[in-house]
Amino acid sequence: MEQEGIQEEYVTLSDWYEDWNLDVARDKMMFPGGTTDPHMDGSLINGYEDDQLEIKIKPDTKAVVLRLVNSGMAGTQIIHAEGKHMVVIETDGILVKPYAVETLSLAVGQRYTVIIDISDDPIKLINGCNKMMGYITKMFWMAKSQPTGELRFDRNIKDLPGFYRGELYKELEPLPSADGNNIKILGDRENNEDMQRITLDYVYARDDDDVRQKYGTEMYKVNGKTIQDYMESPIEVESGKTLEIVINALDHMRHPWHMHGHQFQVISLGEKRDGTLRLGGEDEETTVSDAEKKYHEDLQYWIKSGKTPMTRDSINIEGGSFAVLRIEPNRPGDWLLHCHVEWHVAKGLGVVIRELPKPSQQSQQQPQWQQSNEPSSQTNSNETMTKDFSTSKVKVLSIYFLIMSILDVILYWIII
Ligand SMILES: [Cu+2]
Repeated sequence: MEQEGIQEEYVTLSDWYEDWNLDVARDKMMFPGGTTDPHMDGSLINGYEDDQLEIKIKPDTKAVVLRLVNSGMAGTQIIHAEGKHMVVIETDGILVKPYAVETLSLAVGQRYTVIIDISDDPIKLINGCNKMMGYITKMFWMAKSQPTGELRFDRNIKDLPGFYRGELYKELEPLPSADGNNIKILGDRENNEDMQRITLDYVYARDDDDVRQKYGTEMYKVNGKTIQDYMESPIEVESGKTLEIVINALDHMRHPWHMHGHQFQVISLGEKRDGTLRLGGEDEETTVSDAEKKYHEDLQYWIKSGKTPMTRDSINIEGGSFAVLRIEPNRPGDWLLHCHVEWHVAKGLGVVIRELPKPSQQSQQQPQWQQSNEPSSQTNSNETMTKDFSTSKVKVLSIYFLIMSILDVILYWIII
């Protein structure tokens, strides 16, 4: 971003472990009684473990555009610029109406762009990386000249002004479309018959002997299956029909859910007290649950206000609670929807959603995976699609592993 008085900076925030990921998984997790959340050894800012980092700001800079990424394995990241507001203008690649916050919380995988006025110098930034108990706290400067103040923060991260670990799903509103109108809520009203819905309940299966036998450890299950199971038998949905995804956290932990290939609208999001959400006669109870009440209120809010729900690809979902997301399935193929804590994916937490091509697409054109493998074939039976898809999946995975192996070798030689 080359503009007078504006300086663009990238800040990656992550948790850190002394051992390699696979060793951590093997030594701490993947055996009977193994943990779901291995101990963090530290946190990194732009790949560095040291506190007291400094981002140099050019003298004529008026504002810094900060690209924030939680690139970590597990920890939610908190960021605060002391005495300043951060103006959020982007969430996971979606431009939003500017919204000022004092403290920002980033789930694993989330990206934000914020603008910080830099008329004061230097600016002290405070970062907290959430671990099981408390936060790993770090500070860094953004400074035009040599900073002279003391880089100290003796309070608790939770005491930062504006500290909020939930999602600002009503505040961070995407910019209107090119014609100036707000983008409507997908699927619009409730019980829209053009809409399809899946409900995903996830829980950590502690006492499941079959799982322990199959995987050698306890696993997370979504509707009774692990992500490894879903690789074999994905959840099938139709293309071209709004998909409402209800995610219910039956465990007590906060998990950052991430969807591949799509940005979802966040229609409703529960907090701990709200419990899980049952819709459309799923529950025999006659009383309306707190979750259901919240969902209906949120739906009415979007319809009446005409506002656009926060749109992104990653959100934190609080334990013992729920989220309702909507997407427009318009990219036939297999897409992962999973917890972005890498330890939890290894432990099975996620699903594969298969977007089937529209019937008209099936007869007129072949899906992408078929085109790439059999350009002249006109067959489109499900069996052929599955076979061809598997072939291309194997190719993609082989190339991926080849690249990762080469990278590992390079990294190994650099480090040794
Ligand atoms: Cu998780």
